[in-house]
Formats: sequence, C-alpha cells, structure tokens
Amino acid sequence: MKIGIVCYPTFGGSGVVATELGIALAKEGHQVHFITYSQPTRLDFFNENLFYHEVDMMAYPLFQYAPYETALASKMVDVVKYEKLDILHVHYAIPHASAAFIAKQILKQQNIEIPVITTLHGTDITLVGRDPSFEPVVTFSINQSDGITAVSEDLKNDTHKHFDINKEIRVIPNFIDLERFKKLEKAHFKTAICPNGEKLVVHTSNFRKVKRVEDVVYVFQKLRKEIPVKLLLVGDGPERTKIEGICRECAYCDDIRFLGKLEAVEEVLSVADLFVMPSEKESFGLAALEAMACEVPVVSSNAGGLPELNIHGFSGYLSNVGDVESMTKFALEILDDKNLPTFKKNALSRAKEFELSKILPEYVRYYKDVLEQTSSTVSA
Ligand code: GMT
Repeated sequence: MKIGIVCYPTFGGSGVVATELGIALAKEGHQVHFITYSQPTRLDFFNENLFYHEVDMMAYPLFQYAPYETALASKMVDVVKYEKLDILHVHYAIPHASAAFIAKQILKQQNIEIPVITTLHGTDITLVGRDPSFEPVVTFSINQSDGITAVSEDLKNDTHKHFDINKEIRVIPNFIDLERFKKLEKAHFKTAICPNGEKLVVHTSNFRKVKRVEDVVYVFQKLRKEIPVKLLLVGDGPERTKIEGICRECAYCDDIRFLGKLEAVEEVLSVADLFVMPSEKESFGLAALEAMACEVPVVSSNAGGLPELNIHGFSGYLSNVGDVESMTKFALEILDDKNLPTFKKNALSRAKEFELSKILPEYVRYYKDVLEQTSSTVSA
C-alpha cells in the first residue's frame, strides 16, 4: 500500500505513535509518506520506503496566525496526486482531520478518491477538541473521516460522550517496540545516580498541567521520608519552572534531578525502579508502557485509559487523581525488596501484550477494511 501519514513531528505521544507506525509499515514493504511541518524526531535514517514531505508555510505580513491547515491541505493534495497514495492516515484530530477533509474534497473534483482515517489520541478529544472554539469543526471532520480509531476504549467512550459521532470507532491501542525498549545493562549509570543503593523513581512527560507533575514531587517527598530514594524528571514543557520551584522548596531537593528532553529515554528507564504517572487525563499512557517494557512497575492515576494498561496489583497500582497518600502507599509496597522483582517481571509481561508485532496487523487490517468499504461505496 501507499500510505500518507500526517502527524505532529515533535516529542508528543501522537507524533511518536505515528512515526513508529510509519517506520514499521515501511519495514513491512509499504510505501509511507510523512506529511508534516518538520522532520519527525525519530525519522532520522534512510529507508527506501520512507518519504518525508514538508508543508510549505509562506510568511506574509497580513497573517497574524499562519494558516497551517490550508497549507497542509494543499500539500496533502499534492502528495496524494503525485505519489498516487491509496490512503491518508491522520494522527490527532486538530487540525489534521479537517485539513484532510478539504484535501479529499479538492481531489474528488479531480476524480481522485482518497480514503481518510483519523486516529484520536487524547487531548484532541478530552481537552482541546471540546473547547467551543474547535468543537463544531472537530465533530464535522471526524464524521467525514472514512475510518476512525481511538487509542483506548475509554477514549472511544469519551468521544461518543462529548461529540455527536455517527460512525463506528475502532479501538487500536498504543504499541511498543520491544527491540528498542528493553532493560539495558547500565549499572554504571545507576551507581552514578544512586551511589548508596537508593531506589530510583522516574517520571517522563511534556510537563503540561494535565500531567500533574507536582504530584510526582509530593509522592517523592513522602517516600523520601520513609526510604532512601532518588527522583529523575525527564522532559520539558510549560510547567517545568513551577515544578522546579516546588522542588527548591522541598527538603530533599538534592535528591531530585531534571534531565530535560532525552532521545534515549530507555537508558534512564533501564535503571529505574518505579515510574509515576499521576495524570489528570491520559487516554492511553504511552510513557508508562515504555517504562513497563523496561521492567519498571507503574503507580498511576486511574484516569482515562490508564486502567486498560496498568493492571492494579500486577504491573503496578492505580489511585484516584490527586490522591498522593494512596500513591505513596502503593509506591512503598512496590519498592519493598520482597515485592519489587515480581512487579518488575509483571510490568514486562503486561508490556508484551502491546508489542508492535501484535498491534501493527490491526492497523493494516483496518486500512484494508476501509479501502474495501470505500471502493464499494464509490462503485455502488
Ligand atoms: O500528552 C501527551 O503525552 C501528548 C499526547 C499527544 O497527542 O501527542 O499524547 C496522547 O497520545 C498518546 C499516544 O496515543 C497517548 O499515549 C497519551 O496518553 C495521550 N495523552 C493524553 O491523553 C494526555
């Protein structure tokens, strides 16, 4: 198949899923064309089946806000037409689904039919998309997609709850490449961070409000009163300065380190004993899955799709959003030497259920279903 993938090229979860999906499809022999505004972070190597098309943005003094959606739709038209794509798969509804709708209509006038699949990732539904400034366009463009997928049952239910969607949504969860995300031998790294054999707690995110990173620090403070433990905070984003302020006020500030954005996050996860994800909303929790693949158990909130990933009492524990007391209690239980090896083993076994080789065929099957469905509608 010739597949066009539209996504955000940054560190965000939707961009990571889209890029990894495209790479995996290319390795299977499909031709994959990425269409976005800059080279996706993980697309930094050559593969004969991978192509990258940059959206041209024209600067013009009249534009207070550059019309990216228009430029993206124009680029989609160009790539579909000249590369003869079979299908367009857009990740994150805003503004990708509406740009795809415009492109589809333009191509239709030229007698080119291009089926569009929209994958809903999370905040496009639970946060941003529900805002009245976006909602009508989001509802319309999701309904106009030929196929819709969501990354968890919870996100599918939320979509039906908050938007008037008249089409079936297929749930295809996030996946993990266990060749890349696995526990690596990094003993020297662990010794450097935890010289006295302390336990290591890790959190990775884009430091947005919805991640509640302050709860990670509060849990850590409580833990540190009980046991020798260190905290690594990986990633960057709008809340980082506030979180640094909270850490500076904390008596255990010297036991906390901010690492910023890291490409090789699996190296840090390889030496971690516990991953904390206290998010207010989390449609799936890809960062937690990455941790589990590296044998790191997870204490998370029970928001969104997290209970579909983290199994309470097996791969970790779930607490109510904001309940740092309960999170601390569960963290202490996991970090207890007599429990830790079992939780680590269980975390990996749960991660294996989301292995790339299991989820990739679900996408390919869905592409075929949508192609079949649309070709029969066109010929009818
Ligand atoms: O908030 C993020 O982590 C970024 C966001 C995105 O769309 O880029 O991630 C969402 O999509 C990921 C991949 O499907 C999911 O694993 C994350 O749970 C989801 N984030 C939220 O729902 C907050």
